[in-house]
Amino acid sequence: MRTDTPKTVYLQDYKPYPFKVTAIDLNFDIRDEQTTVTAITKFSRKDPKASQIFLNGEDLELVSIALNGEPLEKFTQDERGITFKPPAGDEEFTLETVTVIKPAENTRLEGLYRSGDTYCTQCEAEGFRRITFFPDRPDVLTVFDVRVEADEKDCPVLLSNGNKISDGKLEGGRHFTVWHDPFPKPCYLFALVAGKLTHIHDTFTTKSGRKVDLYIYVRPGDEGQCAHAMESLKKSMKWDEDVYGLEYDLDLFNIVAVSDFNMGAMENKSLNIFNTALVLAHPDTATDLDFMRVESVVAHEYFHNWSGNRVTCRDWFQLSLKEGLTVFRDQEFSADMHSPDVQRIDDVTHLRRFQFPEDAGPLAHPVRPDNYIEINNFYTMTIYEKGAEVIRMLRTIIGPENYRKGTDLYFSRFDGQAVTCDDFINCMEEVSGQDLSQFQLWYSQAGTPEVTTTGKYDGLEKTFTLTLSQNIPDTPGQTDKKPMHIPVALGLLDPSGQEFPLDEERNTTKILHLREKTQTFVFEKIQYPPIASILRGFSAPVILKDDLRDDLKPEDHAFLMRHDPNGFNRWQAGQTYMLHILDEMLDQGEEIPEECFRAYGALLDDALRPESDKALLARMIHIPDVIHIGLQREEIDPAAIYQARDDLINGLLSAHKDKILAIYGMHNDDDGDSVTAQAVGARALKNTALHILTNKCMKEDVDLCREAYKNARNMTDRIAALQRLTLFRTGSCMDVLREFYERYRDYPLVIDKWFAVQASAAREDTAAIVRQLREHPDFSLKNPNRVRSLFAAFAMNNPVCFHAPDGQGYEILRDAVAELNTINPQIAARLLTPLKEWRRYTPDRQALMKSALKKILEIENLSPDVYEIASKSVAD
Ligand code: 0A1
Ligand code: ZN
Repeated sequence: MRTDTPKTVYLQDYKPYPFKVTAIDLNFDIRDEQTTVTAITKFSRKDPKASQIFLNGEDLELVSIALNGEPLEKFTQDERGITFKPPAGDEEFTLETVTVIKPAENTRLEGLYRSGDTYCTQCEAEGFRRITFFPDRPDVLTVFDVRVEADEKDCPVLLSNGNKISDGKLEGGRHFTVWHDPFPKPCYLFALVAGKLTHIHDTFTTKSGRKVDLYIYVRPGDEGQCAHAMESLKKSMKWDEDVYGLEYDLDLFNIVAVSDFNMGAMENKSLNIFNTALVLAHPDTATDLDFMRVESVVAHEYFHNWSGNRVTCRDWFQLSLKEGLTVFRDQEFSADMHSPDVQRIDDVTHLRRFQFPEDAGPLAHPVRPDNYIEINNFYTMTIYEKGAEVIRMLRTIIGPENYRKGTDLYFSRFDGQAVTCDDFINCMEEVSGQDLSQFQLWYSQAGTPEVTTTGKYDGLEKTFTLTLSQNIPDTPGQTDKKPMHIPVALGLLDPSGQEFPLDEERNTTKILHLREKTQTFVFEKIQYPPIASILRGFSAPVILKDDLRDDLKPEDHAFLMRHDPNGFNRWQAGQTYMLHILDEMLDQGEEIPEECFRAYGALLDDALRPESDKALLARMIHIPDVIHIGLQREEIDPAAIYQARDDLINGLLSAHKDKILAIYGMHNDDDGDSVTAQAVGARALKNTALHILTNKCMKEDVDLCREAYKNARNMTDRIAALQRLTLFRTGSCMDVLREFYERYRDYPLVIDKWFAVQASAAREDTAAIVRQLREHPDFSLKNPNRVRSLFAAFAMNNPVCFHAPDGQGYEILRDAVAELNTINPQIAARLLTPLKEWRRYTPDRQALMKSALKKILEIENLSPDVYEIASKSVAD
């Protein structure tokens, strides 16, 4: 148990760094047992009164330290870093330190570490302090010169940021490269890679004619899985020029893929380092979803070159300045590359599933938090996903032209600077002339606003009056919140499905600006009682309180699901409708209403039309999953939800088996390995049909899935069939699991899927299987992907088993966190995510979850990472 409380950092304590760091010259001497880092850092004074200088440095062995060439005698060192007295006066001074680090022993994967045979770095947020002594904060921007030396045989590839200036051979089989990055950068963007890697190469010519060399470095043997990432990179570079006018600024852009990585990828200047899971993609080993993710993460990291690197954050409280903006940019990129409606559906589903619970839970925090214990815990859904929604709303409010003027101004005014979220908003205010002060509450108030709507039609006056009210729930440390500026996109449909024009220009979607607690909007010349399509395209990250919508009845949702011209809202209406039915089944023991069979049948008819949008229809015929259903329940009982969902699927299946079979058959002979939008959409539809078709787990279902597995010509189909087979109890299904393992044992990313499929299966014995898999020779707590594939898959994707009433699931997670606490505290803290929401579950589960959290707080040497999440989760 911790006896001390780790220190909290507050936004209000921000003070500029009193010195400028004009340049750093780094030398890395990489050897098997240790790496010696020599840093020559040039400082100049900004604050004439500063009497001390502090440099971060953690877990470093200090070999020597010299100031202006003289050994430094007087300095103090503690576990956070060193403090010394700088020379008086304005003269530049130079500090030279020599430190020793041990990358092979670094299991935290922060700073310099080894992934397999490759040395690589991860410095965001505070990893550079594990490499050398330096002011490790984003507002200190420095020009980096880096020399890397290592054994040529072990590490033929030596990379760092910027341009390669020279290289050469040395005695004893050693060699070196020297790098210069002309753009001053914070140290969190520093990167180094040394290892035995192979690469693919391509080029991109920017709009002003600069030819950029593009390289993707991977483990030898993986080069055949890089083409998609390379194409994605070129598309991103072009898109950023076309849509934001932003061009790449160096002659070289490198991506390196490593197997051990805490997150998805990292935007280090010109040397992006990626988790292999987000680079490698081949139809034989990656699903369509993997392909999409690779494309969007490659884009995300590339877009950071401007939103994050050229213009960076003043402090870590401003993290969403770069992350929210960059997520919004990558979402829009993906929408442009594929289908905007489907992209929006997937983004909103993700937001609701992961960010909404965070915003309603014990760790709710604003998009710009004002305190933290461990910054790594604040790479959250709120910073990233809600942050992106905030940018989207801004664009909706000021309009796309002003938004583009605003980003132009932001990137030119703040180029080379470390700035704040306010600076960004001020640019938007300046170009649009709009007062955004109320809008800024989105940055400071946590919690998902709830919006209730009431509509009244006046048949005599031919007016429709819509009243909107907002309520922002209390969150830890925040009560009595002010009304926010919420853009609500609205359309009105007549009974034939035609839209009413809503303004002079006859636009059929109108943005309502909800700014008060309650506000009324009147629409004239509405000839018939309209059906309102509210929050089109999910124009704001809010919860529409549907149960209070006396203007909308379940039949209206069914109507909108067929007729709303807004694709997103068509999908939304279907989901709302099905969630409503599931609620009635759970609370009232209701039967499935006739209207539901009819509406679902109509959807299936749509899906059967050859020209239909398959990707959209796959999402529309999908019955909300257990987690999704749970999100809207007062009290979550996963087992009961599972049962109701099962009944609904079986009911719909019995009524429409022929149609579902026809949908399945229609796409069952598609191109094996094409990843065109058409093929991807068709596969999504086919596999959704397979899922529904085999829901009753009959003998014929097993045969169908075995057939599907056998005939699969790509990983998407193979894994879809395997997921179903894993649920069935027969020995022959287990043979398939074994066959899968043997076939892919040399592909770690596919073996991750093998672990995840088993951990996610809703079977009675899954907890026992997870325990067995923990002991599997291929399992390792040191590899974050593997940890996620077993424990996160179990705890996050398998609500029925994880929340089994005997508490086994919570015990498994608690034991994993205890073990990981010292190996990799960042990953340990993240694994706690599903326990944070304990207050949402049935009383028996609440008690067990809370007790698991309390036991975690008793772990010896508890890391600040885990302490912060566990202690805040149980706080009253
Ligand atoms: N900036 C990266 C995400 C990232 C953050 C922290 C990391 O290690 C602790 C690694 C990556 C991004 O947004 O892509
Ligand atoms: Zn990012």
